[in-house]
Amino acid sequence: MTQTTDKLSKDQLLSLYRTMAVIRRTEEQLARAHQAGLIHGACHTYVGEEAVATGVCANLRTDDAVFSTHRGHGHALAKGVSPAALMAELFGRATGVSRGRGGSMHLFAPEVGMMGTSGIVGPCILQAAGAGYSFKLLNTDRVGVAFFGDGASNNGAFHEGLNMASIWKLPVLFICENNLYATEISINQSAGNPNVAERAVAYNIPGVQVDGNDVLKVYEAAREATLRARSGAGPTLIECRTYRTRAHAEGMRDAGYRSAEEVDAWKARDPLKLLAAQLPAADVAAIEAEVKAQVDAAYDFARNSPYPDPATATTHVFAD
Ligand SMILES: Cc1ncc(C[n+]2csc(CCOP(=O)(O)OP(=O)(O)O)c2C)c(N)n1
Ligand SMILES: [Mg+2]
Repeated sequence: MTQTTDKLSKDQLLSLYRTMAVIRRTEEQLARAHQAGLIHGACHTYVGEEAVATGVCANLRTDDAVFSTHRGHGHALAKGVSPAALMAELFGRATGVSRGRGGSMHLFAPEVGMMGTSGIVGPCILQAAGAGYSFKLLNTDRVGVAFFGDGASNNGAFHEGLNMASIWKLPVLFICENNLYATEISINQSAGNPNVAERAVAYNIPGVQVDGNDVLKVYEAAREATLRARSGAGPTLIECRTYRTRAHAEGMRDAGYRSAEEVDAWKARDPLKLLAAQLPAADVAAIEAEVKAQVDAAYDFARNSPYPDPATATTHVFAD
């Protein structure tokens, strides 16, 4: 066991594995459901990147606020949304987390601090800075968290959000999920410096690059950043090097821009397998069985849930 592992109890390690398994098995079920025509609209899965949301959210409280992306199912699940409410939402059912009106890229669950997935690349960085600003004004120790991709790090929102958070020492975690591609464009083609963490120097804040497939490394970096934010010392940029092992979105091609060898090399470093290697096999098998039952039940629940009543189309549009 590594030094980092020693700091966590066996129960904590199993809990990290369980969260990653919930994300993986839910995403696999969603991919099958997409192929079966149950999901309307785009569906970007988080397969291969589970360690990032899991390692970060394990440090968060319910009253901390997460702002997410188009690839946000993992963030929602790690922050406390149930697989049943997530699946029902993607199937457009009234029992979904956004009552069937949002779908994959409008998942909102403020009751667990999940402040939304979004189809617009970049603004979550500014929203997290804004949440951090309000948490500071309110004199709380809550933190705002932005998950965003390498593609988003080349958007103007990145500069504005990090600069603002730096000058006002806002309690924010900027989590860059550098999966090396923005759709089909390599970070080496789109960034003058592909090491996103190094950009922190420009804002005079800490920037760290971690192995985003090692949940313990992510957990440790996020722990330090969260303690720093809660203590009033300001934001941190964490670049998690990871990889999506499915296509950019379900139904899209996954060839012509990356090699099969590259995909296989990352699959060999699967985040679930890396953690499982440090755990008793029987415990891992028990968690997998438990998660399979949970995801199967979620799928049945979602499929059997009603669509929203058309008569309620204008409900939830305005605040009461
Ligand atoms: C402002 C904006 N520009 C462009 C797009 C089109 N778009 C959707 S996903 C995507 C790639 C995003 O890449 P990255 O941020 O690395 O996230 P990943 O898909 O790799 O998780 C782009 C350009 C968009 N949705 N919003
Ligand atoms: Mg990317």
